[in-house]
Amino acid sequence: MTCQESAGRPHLTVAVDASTYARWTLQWADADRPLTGDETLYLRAERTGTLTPNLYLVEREGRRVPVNLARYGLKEGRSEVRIPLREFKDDQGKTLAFDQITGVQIVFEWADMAGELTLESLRFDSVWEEPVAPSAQAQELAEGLQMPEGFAVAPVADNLLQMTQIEFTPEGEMLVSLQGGRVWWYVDDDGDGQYDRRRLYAAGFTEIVGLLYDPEDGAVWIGGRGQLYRTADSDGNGVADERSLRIDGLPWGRHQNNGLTWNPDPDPFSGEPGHHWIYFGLGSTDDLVVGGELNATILRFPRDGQGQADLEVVSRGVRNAYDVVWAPVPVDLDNPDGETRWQLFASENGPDFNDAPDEVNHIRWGHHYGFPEQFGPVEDGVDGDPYSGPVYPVTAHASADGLAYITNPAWPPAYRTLYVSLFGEVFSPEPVGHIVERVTLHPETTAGGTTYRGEPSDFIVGLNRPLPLAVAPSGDLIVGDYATGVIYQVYYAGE
Ligand SMILES: [Ca+2]
Ligand SMILES: [Ca+2]
Ligand SMILES: [Ca+2]
Repeated sequence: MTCQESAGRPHLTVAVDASTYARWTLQWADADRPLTGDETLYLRAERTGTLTPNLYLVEREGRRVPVNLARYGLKEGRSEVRIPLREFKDDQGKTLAFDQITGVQIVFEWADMAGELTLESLRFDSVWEEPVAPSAQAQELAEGLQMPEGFAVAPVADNLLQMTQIEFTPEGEMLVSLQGGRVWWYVDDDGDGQYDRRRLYAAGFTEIVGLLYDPEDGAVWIGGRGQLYRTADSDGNGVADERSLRIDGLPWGRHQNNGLTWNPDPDPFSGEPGHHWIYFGLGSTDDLVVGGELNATILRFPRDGQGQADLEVVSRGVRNAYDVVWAPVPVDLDNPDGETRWQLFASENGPDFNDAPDEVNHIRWGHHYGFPEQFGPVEDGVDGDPYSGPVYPVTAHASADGLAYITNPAWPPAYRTLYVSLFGEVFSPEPVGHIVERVTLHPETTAGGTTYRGEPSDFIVGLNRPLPLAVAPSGDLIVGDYATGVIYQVYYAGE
């Protein structure tokens, strides 16, 4: 390797083979302002040839952790590469002591490679922000979707592969979690309803499947892998700089703790005022094995809670509730404009290796929804003794996941109801799901009280892997496609 500098830019000419390495090092004395870990490393470089180097961050005492630059977008020609510091993790998943970082290395190692690399810019940004606009490809995907007469769809955002949850602030800003551990925050600067830029709010979580914005204090709750974090942006730059681990060590395996929602005010089960409780499902640890006392349940956790001891079990026998939603269901379902009562619904993924159905359940306090003893509908009249039946049995292996309840007065009354995303088969060879279903509810009087049964119908067809559902500030349905990374808004355009 040779390194020549021109106009302050290191220019590396490298040829190594599988038995050796070449290393470029940049080192600095203790910084006035040490790194915190919330920064994003920015590298602009120009590359020729076959160079696929690793970039290491190096602590003062020499401990270092790499990422592969190609994985972050270093390619032939000019590239801009951005790497959140919390995504530098060692084999055990441990991050660095960020305030001890005093060096960067670019290492060409243990592979045949040759070429040139010019380092044009290398810095640490406290905020990673970029302009956004849905691509032509997202528009094309939207045009391929089919919905009932009168409905239309538009792409809201894209470039969100493996998205897991979508949240909105009361001001209409949008938060999106990616399974790989990032949370993006979308902002509409000019108020025209189109997002203009997005900011990386948080990164480095091992897996995110639960996301919840707190309208009272602006905190963002992030869940997955048996953990629940409360994060906050205390210095107002739009990037999380506080993270407190509120729940740790929930038993998880095949499934984990999933989608989060606040109680309606006051809490319909226990009456506390304000948004005091966070509701979520914790799945079973295995296909047909519950796991621990807290698995295969719907749980709730107080916003000031600290640790598992503050959890309350709402209901049991739900194999894996990917999402829960509080829905203002009309007391008289034939009169959607009349009085409403809050009802809790949860999706449920059925077994992978038998053909019992997935489910959508109407969650009542203390009820048992059957898993792993009983699957699918129960005989009407004995509901709740001992098991309660689903709103409807969902096609086996379709993976009932995201939930949203639409009340938008601009939608025809029959469409102001519950919606479920069906991600589609994972272990079963037969294609099922890949749609969003509308569920028509009707009340059912049972031994366990009044509950709901429902009939599904196709609402959005043509999706790849629909997963998160949400309600837009406009009241329209939002659906995120995990496999294409596109978020769509479905609205009623009229007859
Ligand atoms: Ca805008
Ligand atoms: Ca901040
Ligand atoms: Ca059940």
